[in-house]
Amino acid sequence: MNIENNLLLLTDSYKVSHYKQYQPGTTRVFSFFESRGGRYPETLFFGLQYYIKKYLEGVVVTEEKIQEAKEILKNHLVSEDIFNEEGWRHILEVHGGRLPIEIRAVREGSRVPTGNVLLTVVNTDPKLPWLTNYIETLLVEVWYPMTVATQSYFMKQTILKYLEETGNPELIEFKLHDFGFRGSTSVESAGIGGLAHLVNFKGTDTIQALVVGRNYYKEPMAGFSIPAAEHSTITSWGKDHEVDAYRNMLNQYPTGMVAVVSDSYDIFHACEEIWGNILREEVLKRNGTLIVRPDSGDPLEVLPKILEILGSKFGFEVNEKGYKVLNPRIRVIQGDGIDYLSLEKILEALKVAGWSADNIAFGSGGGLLQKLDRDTQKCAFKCSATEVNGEWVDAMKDPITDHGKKSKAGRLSLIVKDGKYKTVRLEEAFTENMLVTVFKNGHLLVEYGLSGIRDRVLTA
Ligand code: 20M
Repeated sequence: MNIENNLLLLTDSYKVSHYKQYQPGTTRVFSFFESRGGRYPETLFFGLQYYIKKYLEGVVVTEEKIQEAKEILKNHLVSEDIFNEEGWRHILEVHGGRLPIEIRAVREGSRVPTGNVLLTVVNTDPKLPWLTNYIETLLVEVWYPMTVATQSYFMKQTILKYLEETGNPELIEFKLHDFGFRGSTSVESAGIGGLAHLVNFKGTDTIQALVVGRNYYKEPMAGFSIPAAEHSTITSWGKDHEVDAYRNMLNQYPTGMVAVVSDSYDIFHACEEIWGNILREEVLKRNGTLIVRPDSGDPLEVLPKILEILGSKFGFEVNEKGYKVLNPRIRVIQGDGIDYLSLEKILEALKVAGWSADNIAFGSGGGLLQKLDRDTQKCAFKCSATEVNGEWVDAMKDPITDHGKKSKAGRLSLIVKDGKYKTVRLEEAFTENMLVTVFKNGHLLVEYGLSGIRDRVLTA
């Protein structure tokens, strides 16, 4: 039978060889994870609990896993005697297969300026100093949910700015919908990335994110969606029956919100003639909102144009901020080409044309879950101290070829000083350490729920 999630193999090959490389007398390795800067000035920490619960909690070392790792690594690492069988067997026999590791981390949902420690790791058994950095590879994967949450947070701030200037900021929760499932690199990425977006918003089509929310963040229902057409359900009626395809949408979903992609042939004709004339009465008498979706062309040109058409056909009001808001029976969604840069350009173009941000929602796929990497927030994990012969000594790198890569030294903690986060040495931390022990010796010590994380993002 295949073994699932063999922790011994969830690492880079070279790390398998590292246990022989620390200075003799080394009993502890203390390492930390930080975001060293990047696209956004602060980082929204999210996702660690998923990795702990899925890969680190409980008994993670078994005889079968040792045997599997031995078999794979003996042929993979092309030198004799590389695999640390004795070390892993020690974890199995002395610790019952639970990891003698302590992980401290900033609370999930905290927003921390870049350049600060977010997470620290140290081994709790002096016989196993190599274990700390063995799990680096796995732990650093937290860069992904953390960066998605951060980017989605800053996209939210952009939308909020325009809602405040031109409309109703209370609409924010559903203004950026996750369309990213199909563009994700895996179901696992879609689940954790999708849930990271839902830290900031409530709209998603990535159902896997709901599964991750239920299984790892105590959230029964993390996000919501509505019925909508895709091109196949419209074009299957044939070009001459576009109007029948649209009418069918109104009939099949007689109340509530329904979205209809309307660019299969001619988006302007669809808005003017089909929605605006032929089906106008049916749209107006429907108890709900029709959401028209363009899906091609330059949104900076298409959106103002279709808003003008829909405004002239269905009417609009001018709100107290002086911006036009369409008849509530009709709205627009833009789900093509949305990322953190285009979002602002589109909202600005609509504002310039006199349209409130209330009229529009955005869908984003690749721009939300894929157009980012570990360098977006410059995520790194480094050793900053080791205990050698009973004494803690600093460990840090400071390459002459790039002093920007100089790392922090000592056992680090995160404090709040004058209302700001600050990374200091443990010896200098006279106020509360904001890094909470979340994992120790195989046990998850604190369990966060999505609703508490959402609250923290809004307050902290
Ligand atoms: C339609 C419209 C919005 C969100 C979601 C849908 C339906 N799902 C879709 N999924 C897709 C996936 C991939 N590509 C395209 C699509 S789609 O565009 O065809 N639709 S929305 O963001 O416009 N919005 C409508 C209003 C709604 C929230 C979601 N309300 C909730 C309370 C108040 C507004």
